[in-house]
Amino acid sequence: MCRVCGGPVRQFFDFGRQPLSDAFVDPDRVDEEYFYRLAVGICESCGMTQLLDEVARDRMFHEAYPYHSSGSVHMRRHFEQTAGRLSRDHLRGPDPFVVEIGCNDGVMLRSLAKEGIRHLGVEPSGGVAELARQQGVRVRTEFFEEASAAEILAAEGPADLVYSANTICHIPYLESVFRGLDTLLAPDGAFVFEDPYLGDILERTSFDQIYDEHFYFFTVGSVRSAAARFGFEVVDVERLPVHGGELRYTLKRAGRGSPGPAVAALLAEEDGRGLGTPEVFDAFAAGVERVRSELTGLLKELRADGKRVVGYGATAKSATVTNFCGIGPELIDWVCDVTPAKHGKLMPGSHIPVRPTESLAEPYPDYVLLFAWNHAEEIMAKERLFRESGGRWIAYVPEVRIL
Ligand code: DWN
Ligand code: SAH
Ligand code: ZN
Repeated sequence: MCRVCGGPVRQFFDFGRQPLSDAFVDPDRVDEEYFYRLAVGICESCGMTQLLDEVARDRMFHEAYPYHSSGSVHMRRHFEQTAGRLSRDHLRGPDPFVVEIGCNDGVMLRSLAKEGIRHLGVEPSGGVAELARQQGVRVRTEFFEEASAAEILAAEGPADLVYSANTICHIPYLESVFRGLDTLLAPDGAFVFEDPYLGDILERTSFDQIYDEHFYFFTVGSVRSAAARFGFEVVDVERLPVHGGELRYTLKRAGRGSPGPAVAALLAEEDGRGLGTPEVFDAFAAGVERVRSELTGLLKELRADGKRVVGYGATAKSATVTNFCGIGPELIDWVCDVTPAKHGKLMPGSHIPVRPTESLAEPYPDYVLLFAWNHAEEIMAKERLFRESGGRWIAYVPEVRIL
C-alpha cells in the first residue's frame, strides 16, 4: 500500500534480503547483522515510487550514523553555493529564520551561521549533529516531524525557509513532515528540497541508489501530487549535477506562489519519456540484470587472471551492488574510504574490509572498482598516480566499463 496515498503499489524490482547500507560491521560481531527485504515499486494511484518495506528509523539514524557530508570537496562547494542561493532567494527580509531537515555535519548551515543568519538544524544522528555544533551550527538532535516542528515554532517562531538535501527521500512519514511544514513555515515561507531524480536513476541504471535509507524516488509529477494532498504546490524545479543527478524542488502553500515555466517543462518531459510506465521499469530491470552479470563476469575474469582488485568509497549505495551481485572479499580485497568511522569495519553483508585511502598505494592494485562513482572526477583527480602507475578504474554506471 502506498505510503503517501494508500493506493496499490506495483512492484518493479526485488533485490531480495539486504543488510542496512550504513551498518558497517565490527569483525567480532558479524552474526548480529540485521536484514530486511529490499523491493521497489510505483503507486498506481499517485505515481510515487517507493520501497515496499520500511526499516525502523532508529535502526538507520542514530549516534553512530557514519556518513559525513563534508567528506567530499565537490559537495562542500555545492553546499556553499547553495547557502548563497538560499540566502539571496529566500532570506532577504529582516531577521530571517531558516531550518534545515537533516543538516548532518553542518556542511550547508555552517555558511549561513558564519553570515550570522538565524538558523536551526534538525538532525537525529547524534554523532554528525555534534560535528555540526563544532562548526558553529545550532542543532536539535531529533527527527523532523509534526511534533518536533511544533516545538521549534514555539521556541523560535515561524521559519521563512525550510531546506533539506538528500533527506526528504529518507522519510516514509511524509504526511507528518508536511503537517510539520504547515505548522512551522511563515505564511509565505518556502520549502526547498533536493533528492536523487528517478529520471536519472532509470536513465543511468544507477540501481545502487536503491537501499534502505532511500525510501522514495521522486519525480516532478509524484512530488506535485503528494504536495497537493498536503496543501502545498511545486513552484519551481531545477536539475542538479550532484550524486548522479538530482532535482531541487521549491514548494509553497497552495495559492501562495505561481509555478514557474521549469515545472511545466519538466512535467512534459516526464510524460514524453513515459516515466512511471511499466515499459520504462521493464527496461530498467533488464539493465540491472545486465550490469550484475557483466560486473561479476569482469571481476571473476580479472581474479582468474591473477589481478588485484580493490574498491573505492565504502558508500551506502555499494551495499546494494555487493549484496545483489554477490561480490565479496573473494573478488574485491578491500575497499578504501576517507571516513575514520568506517576503517577497520566490514562492509555490510559482503564483509569486505574497509581501509583508509592511504592503503591504496601500498602498493597500487591492478584495478579499482569505483563505488563512489558520483564523486568520480574528484577521486580520479586525487588518485592520479594510480592511473599513472598503470592502474585502471572500473565503473558500472551507466554501464560496466574499464576507464
Ligand atoms: O543519501 C545519502 C547520501 C547523501 O549519502 C545517504 N543516505 C547516505 C550517503 O550515501 P553514500 O554513502 O552512497 O554517499 P556518497 O557521497 O557517495 O559516499 C561517498 C563515500 O566515499 C564516503 O564514505 C566518503 C568516501 N570518499 C572517499 O573516500 N574519498 C569520498 C570522496 C569524495 C573521496 O575523495
Ligand atoms: N543533508 C546532508 C545529509 C544527507 S544524509 C547531505 O545532503 O549530505 C541523510 C540525513 O538525514 C542523515 O544525516 C539522517 O540522520 C537525517 N535524517 C533522517 N531522517 C530524518 C528526519 N526525520 N529529520 C531530520 N533528519 C533526518
Ligand atoms: Zn500513492
